Amino acid sequence: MMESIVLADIVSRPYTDAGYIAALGEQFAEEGYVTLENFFSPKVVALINEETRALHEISNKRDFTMGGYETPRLLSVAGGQKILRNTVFIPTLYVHHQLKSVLSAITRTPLFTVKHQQECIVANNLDGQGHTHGWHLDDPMYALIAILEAPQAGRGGSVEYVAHWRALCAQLGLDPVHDTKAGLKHARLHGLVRSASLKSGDCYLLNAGENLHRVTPIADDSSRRRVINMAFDHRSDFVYGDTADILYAEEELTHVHAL
Ligand SMILES: O=C(O)CCC(=O)C(=O)O
Ligand SMILES: [Fe+2]
Repeated sequence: MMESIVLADIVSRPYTDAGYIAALGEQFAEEGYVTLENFFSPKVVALINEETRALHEISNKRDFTMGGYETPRLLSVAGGQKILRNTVFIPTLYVHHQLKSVLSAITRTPLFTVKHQQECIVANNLDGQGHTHGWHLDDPMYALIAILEAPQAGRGGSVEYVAHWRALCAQLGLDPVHDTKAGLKHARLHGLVRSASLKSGDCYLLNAGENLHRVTPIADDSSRRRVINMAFDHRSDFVYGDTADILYAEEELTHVHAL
């Protein structure tokens, strides 16, 4: 039987150090992004690995253009509903007291888990050449992404983001969803597109409601990327858009929305 993690530490050593967390908080406040190397303890990583491998087997392929952003989704997904029905460890981790307290300390705001059946936790797989999760914002404000498998550096699958995207769009008179192309052109021109190469075992925390972000296309068929994304918010309750339902709902719905 699986040993309970309810009373155990789930993060590795440096993440229980107040000084270390304060420095990460500094960086997060500036960038809306921070890499968390070796964030979870090795035992936790092993258990997430096991469950995300099983989720991969039952995930759904997606190949469409997300309306509004008009950016590609070519990946294989399991949404919150599927994860809650088919896994035990990941949902326990999601509601663990230490996860919430460490992330709240970095974001400097009390956080809630997200009460949306698809968007609370999602698992995304990029399974070969051209697979990508195109530019978008998330509805929940904060995303903790754990990388379980990643291509070697230079083989695609890196994270790109534009910090303070909504503020930038407001300044330029652009709509943050519908004017993605024009906003990105400006961002590239001014060196505002940042890139992060992450390796398996790393996590990153993103202000996903404010920073436009994407995962770049995988370069070849022998490279893969497997992640889970756990969503948090400083609002206990809010109204969601429909992009998560479009991407993560089971087959019947996607046919309606796929372009
Ligand atoms: O795979 C990633 O690193 C990002 C995932 C993401 O943006 C999302 O699930 O909304
Ligand atoms: Fe996202």
